[in-house]
Amino acid sequence: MKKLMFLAIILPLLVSCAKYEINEPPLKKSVYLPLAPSETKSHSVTWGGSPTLEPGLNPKDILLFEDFEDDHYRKRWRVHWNEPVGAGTVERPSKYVFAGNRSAYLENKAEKHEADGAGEYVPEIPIDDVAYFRLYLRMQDGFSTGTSDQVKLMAIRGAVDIENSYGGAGEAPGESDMDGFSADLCIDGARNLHFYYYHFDQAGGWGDITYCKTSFFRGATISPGKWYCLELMLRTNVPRQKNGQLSAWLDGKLIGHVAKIRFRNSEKVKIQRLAVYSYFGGSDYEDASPKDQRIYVDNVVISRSPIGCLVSNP
Ligand SMILES: [Ca+2]
Repeated sequence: MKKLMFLAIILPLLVSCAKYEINEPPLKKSVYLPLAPSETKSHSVTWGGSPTLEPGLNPKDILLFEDFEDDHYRKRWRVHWNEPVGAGTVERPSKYVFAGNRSAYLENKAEKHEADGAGEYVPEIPIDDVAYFRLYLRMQDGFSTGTSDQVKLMAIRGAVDIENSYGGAGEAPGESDMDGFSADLCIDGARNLHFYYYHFDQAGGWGDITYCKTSFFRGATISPGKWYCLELMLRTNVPRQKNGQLSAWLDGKLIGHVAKIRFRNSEKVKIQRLAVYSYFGGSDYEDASPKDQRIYVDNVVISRSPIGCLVSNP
């Protein structure tokens, strides 16, 4: 009898625990500004960037969190050749600060393709399976793509070694030569978001383009005048199989998903770099930034699990 009573008490507990563990984390969180003090005090810091973690993030999955609040934030980013993100920072009061007191900016100079402050994060252990990469982004008022039909904003890149993880623009990946990949989230001349990705089965020498959509009929567009929550996910394929995936979310809403991608043939190829940039390019190499202009970024997260947004769109 005692045994039965014990089971009657313990069984529901076991079932509810199991249920809790199986649940997928929701992509969109309902946490509101202002930022609460850190919930990370009881955890040792195992991620790069800011030690004060954004509320709602799961410390065990985070590889990088950066809120640009610290004067010396650049010291805690792991990079290889490149620099941490940010040509400079801007402080409150400013509409160009998303959360906390400070955000960073990338600066496109007139006639240039690359932005000052473009940067990247290099995980200490290359990622074998999946990476989620989120940031808040706001274009400066009057931001213009000029005559360019593609401005690249964020990228996840991989290869066997870090030196070769740049994608290989302009040449189709050979079956035996370079085994690497690159997937970017970009805007076109009308600021429509799209994936631009290099993989083994791409149509030609350049990467493939797949447009993002908020509905069947509507493209996913971003404009100056507000902050956006952008998230890019790359899931590597089983080597040689066509089962890699790309997804993107805009303000917590899924806007694009591409499956059946063969990013790699070798299990040695892993995710090596995660880049934030503002690169003016596209079909005509002459196309560059038409003027000096900025893109502001805040609350950058790299995680092994879905991240979501800090705050709903007001
Ligand atoms: Ca901040």
